[in-house]
Amino acid sequence: MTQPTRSTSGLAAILASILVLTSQSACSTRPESPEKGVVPAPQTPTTEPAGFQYPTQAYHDRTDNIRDPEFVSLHVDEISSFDVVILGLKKVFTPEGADFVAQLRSRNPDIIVLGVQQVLGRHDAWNRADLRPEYPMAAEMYDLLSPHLLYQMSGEPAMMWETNQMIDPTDGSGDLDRDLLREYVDIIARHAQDYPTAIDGIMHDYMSPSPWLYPDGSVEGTTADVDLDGDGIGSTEDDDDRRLWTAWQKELMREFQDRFGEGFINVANGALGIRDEEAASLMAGILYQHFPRTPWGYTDLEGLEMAFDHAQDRLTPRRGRVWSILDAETGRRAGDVEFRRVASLLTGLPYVWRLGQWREFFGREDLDMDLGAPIGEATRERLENGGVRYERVFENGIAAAEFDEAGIQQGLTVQSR
Ligand SMILES: [Ca+2]
Ligand SMILES: [Ca+2]
Repeated sequence: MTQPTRSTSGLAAILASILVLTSQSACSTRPESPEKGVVPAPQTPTTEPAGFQYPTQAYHDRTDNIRDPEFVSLHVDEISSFDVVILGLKKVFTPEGADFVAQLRSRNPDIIVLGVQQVLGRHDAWNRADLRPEYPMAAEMYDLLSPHLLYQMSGEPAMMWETNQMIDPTDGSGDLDRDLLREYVDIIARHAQDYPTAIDGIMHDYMSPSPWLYPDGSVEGTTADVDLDGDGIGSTEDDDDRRLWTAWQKELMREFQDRFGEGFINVANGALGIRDEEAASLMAGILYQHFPRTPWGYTDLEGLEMAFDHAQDRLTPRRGRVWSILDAETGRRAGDVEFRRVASLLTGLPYVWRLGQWREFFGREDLDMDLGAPIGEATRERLENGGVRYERVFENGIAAAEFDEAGIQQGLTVQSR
């Protein structure tokens, strides 16, 4: 495992060479900067939640529904029956959002709550006059990040999305900006102190192996790229730039783990955890958006095998298990819900039936299915026609998925035995 770029300048480097602490969760020792952890965070429980029902479901709703009294009174009971709940971080760090989570936990002490935070950009909306008082954490984040925005080599803003400008994670001299990193986590730690049971972990949104300009960032007559280490070579040609970009994401996960404790659940979407083994080892789970194909167009089989691979090998379990999630797609294709459901049975990972939308409630998928506990892991069998069959046996039944040679699903089976 290679260590990401870190500052070698001044007092910090001298102290870092002396203060080598052994991390219990990482597979190597690494230096700790003495100024870290200015704001202590509430310690996340380490206990394993009670066993999941199979298939297991996650509730994913980043809207303001959870702060709407009518929505909450109507649906809090059903939402509390999920194993995992994914909500906007800035929303759970409000009195109403934290109260919603408290209501979930009073009904289901084993529920896991992940707060979504976009960790590589600064959203315009965080500064909207009407929203600043509503979401104080987002307003503080806007103010912190505004002097640290990223620009293309042409001078144009480096946009991650239409209203989301990328941040520059460097200190301007080719190193990661560790003060910025610490202050970033300080803000979240401070709000977590105010609402100490609001989250069990963070879903790091927009994680990526390299800066990703939206839509392609080009302005007529310019090259759409960014140069993080300032050597005049853009990130598409420069490993150093990409290393700085991913170092920010990896160090954020390390910092959250250090502050919130070994039970803290770092989950991330995007390609970083899929393609970068070191990043995956810092995660407890990957949110597979648009499962199984993801935005990169995997086949059904590739998507499923990726979920297996990461569940078994690369991630670091927290609280007794990995926390990858088979998330819903935005453009729905016939059969996708059924595929996620069977994939959940095969992998043991929670799936999202439908994404929450403002004032529209998609609760637990109502299933007439009682397979009981799994008996062992899924098996993989090569079929005579060149395809593949996955099967998993449960106390009361069998779940199976078959794929053709091209990796396209050919049949899903859930039957009693
Ligand atoms: Ca460069
Ligand atoms: Ca370089």
